[in-house]
Amino acid sequence: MKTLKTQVAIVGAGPSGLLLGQLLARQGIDNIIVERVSGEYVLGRIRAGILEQGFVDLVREAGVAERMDSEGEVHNGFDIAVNGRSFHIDLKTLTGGKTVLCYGQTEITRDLMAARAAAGLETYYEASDVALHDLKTESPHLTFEQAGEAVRLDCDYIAGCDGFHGVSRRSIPEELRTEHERVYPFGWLGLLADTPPVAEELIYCKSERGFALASRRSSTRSRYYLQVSMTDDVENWSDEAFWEELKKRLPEEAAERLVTGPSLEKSIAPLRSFVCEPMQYGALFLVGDAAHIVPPTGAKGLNLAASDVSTLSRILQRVYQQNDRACVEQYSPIALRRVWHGERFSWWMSNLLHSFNGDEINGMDAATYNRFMHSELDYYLNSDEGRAVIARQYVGLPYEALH
Ligand code: RFL
Ligand code: PHB
Repeated sequence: MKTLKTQVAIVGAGPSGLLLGQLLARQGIDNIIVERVSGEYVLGRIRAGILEQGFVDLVREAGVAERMDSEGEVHNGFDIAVNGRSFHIDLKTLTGGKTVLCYGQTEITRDLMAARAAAGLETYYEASDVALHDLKTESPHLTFEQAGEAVRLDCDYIAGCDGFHGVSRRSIPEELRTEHERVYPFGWLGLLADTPPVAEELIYCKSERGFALASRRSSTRSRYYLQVSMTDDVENWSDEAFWEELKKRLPEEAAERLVTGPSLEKSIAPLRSFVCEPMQYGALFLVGDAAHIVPPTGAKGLNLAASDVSTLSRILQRVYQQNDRACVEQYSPIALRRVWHGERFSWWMSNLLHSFNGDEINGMDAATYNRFMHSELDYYLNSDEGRAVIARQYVGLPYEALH
């Protein structure tokens, strides 16, 4: 068996693993990433598009911000349309100057991969049977197989950045973790197209026919989503059917501007709220989707991953620079406090903006629940204070300092 050694072993080369690896390397902390699939496969996943200021600052700190800063679009606000009537959430005014950046997760991932390769940092792609061992001992390690060879990776710490379906979370004994979960009765059907977007800012649309989101990646690339039943299948949706339905859910003036075209990508993502507590066990830290999932309605998934990465990189810096090993205990409580705020906001926005049908929800029939949510949304959208509550959480709550 081939044996490797590093300070921090990172499982997963998604945005969490790559960003953490880059920040650690800049602090002189040695790390190796082990990823189940190929780099091209990782780049084929089309996901988030909205970055909070905290995320942007972290990418700058990692020294990988050049393309993000030149190609990303600053968004000062977005619209929420309710049955065709638009309300503007002016992020900048309502938050005292804060904004978000529209720049795709795929592009951040591409930039981080290139920076990692340029710095000569080690990544083992297409590694199978990754397993975590001896997490509560002085000799934690990973084992995996790559290119037909068995490998053992010895380390001080392991960062589990391997997403919701990864192995890291499951390596914490079941009796020592609590999992909180809400699966929504619908999913989002997403479509990416090289067409000019309908608007310069995002439009979140609540309609009788269900939710829709008009997002974008650039002035020539659109990203749209439709609420569909959780049992729906992407095979049921031709591009024409998608555009047809989107037109019906957008406000009229946006529908008139809609430019359609062939899809570059089309897929259905289920909607889920999920938190695993605690986020640390011995030498293992769970980071990003490995520990928590939010429905995409609040644009928080990737941004919560970034705050975990920020907290963990500051903790590991203190461990190695000040020999303060006790500070690892701070990771889970600090990370979870921010995670629960993001979870609550995403759950709330999802309830406000989607149509529920069929099953009973919160002890009432879906039609009654929809009325309550419609009224709550109406209340928030029609006051500056209400819109400010939405705006402050959308731009992202502050990161907590170490104690
Ligand atoms: P990722 O991106 O899932 O990366 C995890 C990486 O770990 C690898 N892996 C393993 N590696 C080694 N051994 C194993 N056993 C492994 N198992 C898995 C995987 O191959 C992968 O490369 O998690 P990370 O880095 O924490 O990043 C989190 C974000 O990707 C995620 O929060 C967001 O993309 C969530 N999300 C969205 N967030 C938004 O803010 N806005 C969105 O529009 C949005 N759309 C989405 C999304 C998530 C989706 N998923 C998870 C299905 C759309 C989708 C479809
Ligand atoms: C996206 O552009 O993919 C996107 C933007 C905002 C969201 C969700 C997804 O809330």
